[in-house]
Amino acid sequence: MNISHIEHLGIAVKSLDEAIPYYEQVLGFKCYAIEEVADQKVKTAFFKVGQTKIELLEPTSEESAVAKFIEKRGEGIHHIAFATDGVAAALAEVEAKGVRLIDKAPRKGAEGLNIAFLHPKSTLGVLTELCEKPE
Ligand code: CMX
Repeated sequence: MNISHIEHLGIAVKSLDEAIPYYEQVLGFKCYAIEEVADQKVKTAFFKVGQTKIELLEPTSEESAVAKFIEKRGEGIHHIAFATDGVAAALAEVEAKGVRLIDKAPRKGAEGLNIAFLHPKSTLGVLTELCEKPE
């Protein structure tokens, strides 16, 4: 598998309206996109930090994975996303190495990327996302 860089860090927040001013006014980043990902039940806000992005995640429903995360662990770093040159091949490779997959096949995520998650119970406690730009 060829991972080129950290595509983004996902950070769970209760409220984008409350979190965005910290990133803009304290850290000096600019929010360049807000997007709802309906099937994941989250609203996202994106900032660029060099080649990497920060993705804030606000749950839009109590059933959202992010709502469960905040309830159990509080706000904070939720996942790390690595850019690869082929998510489907990367999934097959890590599964063959014994990693438990959350997504058996790539699906569409925020910003139109093809994405898939690996289960944190088999990645040393770090929810891990693999992603690629669609062709
Ligand atoms: N990072 C690390 N560990 C996590 C975690 C996270 N983000 N979320 C849950 N866990 C842990 C739980 O604490 C729990 O551990 P313990 O059993 O030791 O307490 C374990 O994983 C299982 O958790 P659970 O509560 O039983 O299961 P959930 O129903 O909460 O599901 C997970 C957990 C990771 C499978 C689910 O959140 C998931 O499928 N995530 C992938 C999709 C996603 O996160 N979407 C939101 C972002 C979308 C986007 O970026 O656009």
